[in-house]
Amino acid sequence: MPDTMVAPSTSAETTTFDAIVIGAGIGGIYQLYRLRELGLSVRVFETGGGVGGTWYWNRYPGARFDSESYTYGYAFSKDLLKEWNWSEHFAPQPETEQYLNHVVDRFDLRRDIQCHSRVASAAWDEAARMWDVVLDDGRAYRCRFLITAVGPLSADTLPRFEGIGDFRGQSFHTYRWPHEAIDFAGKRVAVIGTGATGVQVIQTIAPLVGSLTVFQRTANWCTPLHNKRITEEEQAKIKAGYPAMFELLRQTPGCYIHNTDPRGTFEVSPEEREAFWERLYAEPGFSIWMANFRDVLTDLKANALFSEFVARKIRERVKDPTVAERLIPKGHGFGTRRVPQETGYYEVYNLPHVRLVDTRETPIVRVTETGIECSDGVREFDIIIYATGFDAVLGSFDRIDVRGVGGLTLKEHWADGPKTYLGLMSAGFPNLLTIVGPHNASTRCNIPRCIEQNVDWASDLIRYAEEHGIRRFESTQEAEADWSRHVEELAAGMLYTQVDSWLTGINTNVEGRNVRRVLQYQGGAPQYRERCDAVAAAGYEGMVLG
Ligand code: NA7
Repeated sequence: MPDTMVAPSTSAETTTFDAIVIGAGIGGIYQLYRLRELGLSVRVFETGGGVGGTWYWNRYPGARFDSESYTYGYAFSKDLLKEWNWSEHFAPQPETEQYLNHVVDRFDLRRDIQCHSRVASAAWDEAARMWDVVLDDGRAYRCRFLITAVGPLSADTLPRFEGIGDFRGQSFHTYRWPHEAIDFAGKRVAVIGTGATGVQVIQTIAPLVGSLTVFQRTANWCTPLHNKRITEEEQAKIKAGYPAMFELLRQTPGCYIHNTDPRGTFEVSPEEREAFWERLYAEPGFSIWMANFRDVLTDLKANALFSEFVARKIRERVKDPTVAERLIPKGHGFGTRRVPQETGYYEVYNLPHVRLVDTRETPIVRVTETGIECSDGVREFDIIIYATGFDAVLGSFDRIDVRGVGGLTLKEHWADGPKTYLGLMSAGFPNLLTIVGPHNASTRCNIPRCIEQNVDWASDLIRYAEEHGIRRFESTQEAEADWSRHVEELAAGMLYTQVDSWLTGINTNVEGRNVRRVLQYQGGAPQYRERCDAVAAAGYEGMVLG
């Protein structure tokens, strides 16, 4: 495949396209590239003012990868891999945004991306076999193929606190962080939320602020990131090792460079176990989560023992024993929620100007004009930061009124949990492909790796349709039911399914998100890819093509 392509040109006035892609993040950018390659006319609609999706929006202080940078970039172009140098093992947000802009310009993709364009609705027209897509400003478009690349964490949610709009200081959700620099010097700052985002913000702004109050509802098991700059020597080694590394990433369950240790926790001596865990704690990135003993995420006893190891580390690092106990999760084991990767996070709580408020002990009552009122009184702030997360995976779909055959909405269809075929389609929604949709392997994955698989599969299907004169494809109800059951069964033995978090679709800030759902395919990316490939090889088994 040449790295420069000539594509059908679409002017700003064109309103009918072969394909429309929703979202210009990592998925949407690559999907546009692949559809161009097929010679299709494409328009990408993006809500934001620029490309990058997650890496456009999340510009809060400290936002960075927790996958190794070189494992995260696109793999589809050897030239791109050769020319791009990541500066750190876990690159910060500005660099990733710059990278994605570089990709868009390098492959001349920008002319088909329409920013400031939020898709409000998409309705299937059965007679025409087209999708009618309408933006929130009323502009209307049509297409044959509709591809959502809306991302699993793009529907940000604020707490439903009384008075939240009354605060007269500055306040931001981390996802909607302003483009202008924020002056923290001498400011009294509150951070609500201690997930992966909260942890990154807290450890980054703590040295900059006048005072910092962290509102924690649920403690998380955080482990060290051990980030470093990439030396010239390492850069050369990384580049020379790309083919072998990408081959390895194809084999590991989450497409990380870390692979599960085949041993069971209790199959080794206590000394060997301790030494292994010490080594993992000292290693960079997710190896502690992904390369631990094979039973740490499935066996309660193994999980409890490892959780105790991490608790010990927290006790060693936090001087005040009461604060340390608050920072140690009590209701869930290590790795059953997303593991925040930290750099000096626990030491922040040793600083004299940092306070931790446990909102289960001291609940937030309301936001006032000048601060936050808790059960024990009002705390005054200049800045409130909401690191309160997302209506994960389903929320970004719910925010678009998607109507399939007979006017059925996707929201209704998924009201009792997602129903999909391969996490890429839904019965009753022809010619709609959901990149990184629910029941897909990608939200348990080093996401660009799974995105490339999703996009390649979707593009191959569209090419097949084009080559065979197929104007309409749809999953059968039966295939959808079988896949959905299979996904539920795979998750059944996993400890994370018994814990509230975005991984199980729980969000106290959103009506109705109080029932745990299986949102991800848990069989691992290699098995997922095999299943998708087998469906394609069998002439798109489980689908009606016409
Ligand atoms: P998360 O992981 O969902 O974290 C959100 C945090 O906000 C979490 O600590 C929540 O506590 C807290 N929260 C949410 N609503 C409230 C209210 N109403 N009151 C108090 N505290 C609240 O989102 P992140 O943005 O940190 O991370 C999302 C993913 O992005 C992450 O996993 C990475 O994959 C990248 P809770 O735990 O619900 O008690």
